[in-house]
Amino acid sequence: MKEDQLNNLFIEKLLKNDRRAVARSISIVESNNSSSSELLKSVYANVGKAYRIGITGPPGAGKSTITNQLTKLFRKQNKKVGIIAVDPSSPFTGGALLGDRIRMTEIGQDSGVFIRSMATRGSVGGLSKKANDAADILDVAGFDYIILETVGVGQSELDIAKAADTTIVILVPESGDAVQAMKAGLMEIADFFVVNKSDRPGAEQAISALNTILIMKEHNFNSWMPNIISSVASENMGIKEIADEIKRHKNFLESSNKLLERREFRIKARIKEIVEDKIRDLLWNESGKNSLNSSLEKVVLGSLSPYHIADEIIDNFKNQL
Ligand SMILES: Nc1nc2c(ncn2[C@@H]2O[C@H](COP(=O)(O)OP(=O)(O)OP(=O)(O)O)[C@@H](O)[C@H]2O)c(=O)[nH]1
Ligand SMILES: [Mg+2]
Repeated sequence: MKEDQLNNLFIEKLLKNDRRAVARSISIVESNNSSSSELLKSVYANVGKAYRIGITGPPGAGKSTITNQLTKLFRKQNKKVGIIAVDPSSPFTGGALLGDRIRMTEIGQDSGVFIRSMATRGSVGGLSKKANDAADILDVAGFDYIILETVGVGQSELDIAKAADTTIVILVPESGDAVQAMKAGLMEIADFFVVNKSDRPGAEQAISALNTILIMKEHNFNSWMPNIISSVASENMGIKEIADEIKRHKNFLESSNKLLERREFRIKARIKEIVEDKIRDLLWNESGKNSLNSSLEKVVLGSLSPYHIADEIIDNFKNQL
């Protein structure tokens, strides 16, 4: 079957929320090759109905527990939920978040829930590209909410924010998370904070420290002031408040026309990422690699600098276009 016929078949099945088609389509987009761009192009007309929620925070903060509880709450409202758990620290797909999968078996049995783990370390295309691509598939398949969970290490929180309509940063009372959050740029991406594990000592201090930082920060943030919610996710406490805050933020974005603005901003970043990805692939094709390898000796011996070789490679690349 030709690729476009195959894609049409996928779209039909995706639109019917066929789970196998969803799983297969995500595998295709994960492979990040020409079939994946063709599939994503052909489904795009049906993208845009789902609401995308990013959940990030330090390891073990309770992101999966919150995702799990939120999902149960959304299911009670008869909403379909797609979950993508992105592990930026692992190069292995599938088994990467087995722990989470097991913990989520309860919701994993539900036909209105789809859970997928993705690993991104060392993969072609960044975290936000992968998350965006997979979220597009879930979106087409009719999931009302798409939850993107990622552990905050390095750049990953900022990346997940590039794929979400509402970004939630989960912190815990201990370990001076508030200050860390400020340093890591989380203040810029959080639409609201959750201090989870509020059953532990120090929760109130953590909230007030975070509050102080938030107040001190200048917010030219389109008049949206991030709230702080405390939760004990393992006891299902604070989950309704989290869901309400998501709704409040969604309403804010929609009523102020900011949702479109935010999506435009994200799409711009996404297009840049796709272009850079494709250019990188073209650049390091056989001839790019050859000209790099054949010049190394001259650089090592000192007759040419790395900058000479870089210019040469770029010139060659331009000539090929
Ligand atoms: N005391 C307490 N424990 C909690 C709470 N929420 C979650 N936990 C526990 O904390 C541990 C980590 O929870 P997860 O939900 O897996 O945390 P996570 O942020 O998804 O972890 P990673 O994905 O590994 O970064 C689990 O043993 C949970 O049962 C809470 O509110 N209070
Ligand atoms: Mg987790």
